[in-house]
Amino acid sequence: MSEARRVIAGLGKTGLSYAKFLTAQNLDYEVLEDNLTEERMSQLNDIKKGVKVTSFGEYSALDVSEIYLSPGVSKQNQCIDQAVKNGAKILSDIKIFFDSARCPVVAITGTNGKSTVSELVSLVLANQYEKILLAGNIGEPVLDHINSNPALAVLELSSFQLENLYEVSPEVAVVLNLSPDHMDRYDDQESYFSTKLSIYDNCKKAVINRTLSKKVKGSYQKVATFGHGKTSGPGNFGTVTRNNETFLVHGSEVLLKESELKIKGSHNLENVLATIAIAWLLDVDFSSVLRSIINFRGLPHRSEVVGDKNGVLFVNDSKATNQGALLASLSSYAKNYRIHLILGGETKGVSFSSLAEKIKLSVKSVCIIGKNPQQLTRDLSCCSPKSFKNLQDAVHECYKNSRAGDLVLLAPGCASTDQYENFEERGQVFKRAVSEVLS
Ligand code: UMA
Ligand code: ADP
Repeated sequence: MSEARRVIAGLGKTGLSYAKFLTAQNLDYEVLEDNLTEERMSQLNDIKKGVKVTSFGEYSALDVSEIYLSPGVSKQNQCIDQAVKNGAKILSDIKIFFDSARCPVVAITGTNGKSTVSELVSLVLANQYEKILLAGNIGEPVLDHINSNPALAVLELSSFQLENLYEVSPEVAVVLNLSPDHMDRYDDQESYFSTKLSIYDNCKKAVINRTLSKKVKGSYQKVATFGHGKTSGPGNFGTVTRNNETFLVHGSEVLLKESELKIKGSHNLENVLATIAIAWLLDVDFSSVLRSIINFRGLPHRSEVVGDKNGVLFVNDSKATNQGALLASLSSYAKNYRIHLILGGETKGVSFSSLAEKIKLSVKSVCIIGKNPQQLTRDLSCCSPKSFKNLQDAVHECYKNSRAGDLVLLAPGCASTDQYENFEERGQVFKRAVSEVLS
């Protein structure tokens, strides 16, 4: 039998993890990458010397038999598409992980809240499992942990990762929520949503957001639901409000007061309810779960309070990379603050016009950053936005126009990759600009 000719498509974090995985098995491979940096090349050299790296456009893919695909590379990529038509097989790191995992897997997706819930789930279950692996879209390629032998794996999965995942059986699966995103990758909203919903295919237990229950059609060993509002019966997690105080409930049993939580906003209430629902399906002790939830302060770059000066608060929500997240962020603060909103970046093919009136009602001013100022200025014309070359200038301008009770909010509603390496770098730049203002 002739040897498989393998290519790793994309040399980001996932590509490097494929390289380690294949090298460990003494298997040969080539790499496809259009934006090869010295740093990436030297990381690859550290794994294996002499690997051939070619750009996608230059590559003659005719006799490739295995493509180790990175999530950021679309199957529609001409080179990949042609290779598949010629008989190549697509492999995915997540599928390889599932096929070799000997522990239960909690699979978490949704347009927003994935990292927050994945982190929370792994924290609240820490006392119940000897070793928990937290990996996937959260920034930790699963193959880097293929031999770690955890007692439980919590995987954050993006729609890109779900595109190539089939015939796997998560112990628990959840789609936290669905709103438009990644329209530069999908033909329409429905195909993005159905890719997300495929996480439920063959899962043993399902956590279902009650607003999505009509879209989830399978039958499962056990189901839990979550969402705002009253519920009844075991496995249904919701909220009740009495005398201006909101309580998180399981059926009719009160679990927590909203005011006990350190993470704020109605979206985070949903994240907490989803986390508790997952814990319930895994039959774990609730008291330690609730204690850990109360202590959770949230992840950096998600509604992160960076500082305040003269009564003006600065919040870094750089991870708000789509419109659903932007709206969640605005609604967390609009009641109590006059908001100076900084938004913009890679719009991923989505128009902002349907959001314009909502934004106008929530903010005092809008500053636009990033590569699409014309589109955003047009879409948000009713908010009279000003556009800025860089984030630092926008922060200074917002502070100049602020008074006590105002909030300067970075919630871009767009990806960061037009100007920054990732959302973390964008958040750091914001924090540096704020510290200039504060000093
Ligand atoms: N590339 C080309 N040509 C192309 C397309 C891509 O050369 O036509 C190259 C890029 O230059 C890049 C590589 O292919 O070097 C693709 O890498 P990648 O984008 O798949 O990035 P990784 O570093 O492997 O990170 C991926 C996820 N990135 C994406 O899905 C875009 C990371 O999620 C994830 O943390 C990581 O795997 C580990 O699992 C990031 C993300 O932005 C955080 N995810 C999106 C989101 O959350 O909205 C889905
Ligand atoms: P993801 O990993 O899906 O991007 P994160 O937990 O990192 O999600 O949160 C990203 C942003 O999405 C946050 O900064 C917040 O603005 C918003 N967000 C978080 N949870 C939710 C939710 N349940 N519903 C809507 N928006 C949310």
